[in-house]
Amino acid sequence: MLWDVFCRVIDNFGDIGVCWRLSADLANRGHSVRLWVDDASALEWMAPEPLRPPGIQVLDWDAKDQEPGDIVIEAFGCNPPDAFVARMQRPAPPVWINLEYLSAENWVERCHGLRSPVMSGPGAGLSKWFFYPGFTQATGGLLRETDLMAARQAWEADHHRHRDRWLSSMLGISAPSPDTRWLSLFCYEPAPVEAMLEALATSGQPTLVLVTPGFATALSRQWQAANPLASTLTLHELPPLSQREFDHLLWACDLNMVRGEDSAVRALWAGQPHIWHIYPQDDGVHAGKLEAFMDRWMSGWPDDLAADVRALWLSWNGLKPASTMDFEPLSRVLHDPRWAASSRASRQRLAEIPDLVTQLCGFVLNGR
Ligand code: TRH
Repeated sequence: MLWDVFCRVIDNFGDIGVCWRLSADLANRGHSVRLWVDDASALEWMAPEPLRPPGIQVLDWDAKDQEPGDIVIEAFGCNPPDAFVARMQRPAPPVWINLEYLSAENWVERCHGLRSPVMSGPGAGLSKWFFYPGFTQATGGLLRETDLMAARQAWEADHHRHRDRWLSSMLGISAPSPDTRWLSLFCYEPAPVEAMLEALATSGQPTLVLVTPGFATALSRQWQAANPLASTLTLHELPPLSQREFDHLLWACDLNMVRGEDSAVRALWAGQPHIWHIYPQDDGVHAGKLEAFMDRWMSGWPDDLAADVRALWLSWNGLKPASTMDFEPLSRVLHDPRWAASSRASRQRLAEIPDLVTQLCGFVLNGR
């Protein structure tokens, strides 16, 4: 089948990140994909040519004279170009899917799979179908490539050897002492990075922090400039990694700080302890989304562990009444093996839900 995936890059890397993973997953399952995007620049590092599966064509948003394929995916309500939509008017129009943002809130189950007739414009008379990713059986599930969990398990079976090798081959640095804890840092600007680094530095345990480009690098540089002699904390600035190597980063680290949508999902599949910086929205609705996700992810965890991890997540997101980051819970849970064990248990629950591409194909072929 031929899929047309439309992506507008609003800000950051999440829109293109999700659309690329979706396109690559479809292509790896034998589909042909045209990815229409208004700014493909991030793909140069996120999905460099040698890592691109055959079967995906990246097209400029305004590319002309292309007949629509069998399925049109409009990511995040991005409104495909009028001329393209007009061409969808044919006796057997393509299936038109609006792929929505990810949320753990209950209403997602009610809206997933709904049809919306298009009343005006070049698509008048056609219908769009709302497809919601999610965390329950009654949603569209999460992107999870067919070989992902097996690859992750192979890494986990020999974790230390894999991560040491990854560090030297990818970043050209040798493995730190075995008692070193590894952290990855990917966040938005308001994250209390300096307070966090301060707490890690004073904990006494050697710590390697792998810092992604952008806000995380800027914030950690500020801290380092003010603390040039902090000896137990090593900050290593990363180049932009391909999505595949970004996954490996999350597999390698004992604690992952992730953000937005796609990296947050990849942290779930990594199954290591993580803290999520949710995309902050002006109207504050992200607070409810964060609560909904914490409820699902930490369901079944020991009460004391869940309370500590929740407190950390709220602090990291600036959603605790106290404005400063409270690191007391961090010092407790960092050494608590139940955090990793509980994360794995939650991951297992999610892995039992059919993945998004499997569900999408089922929906398009026979599920509507
Ligand atoms: O970049 P983000 O903050 O994207 C956000 C969110 O998706 C948000 O919900 C959306 O509204 C907004 O964009 C427009 O975070 P996210 O979703 O994790 O996307 C980052 C992508 O970048 C993800 O696919 C992983 C990838 N990435 C790499 O491949 N290599 C890297 O080195 C890094 C740091 C990220």
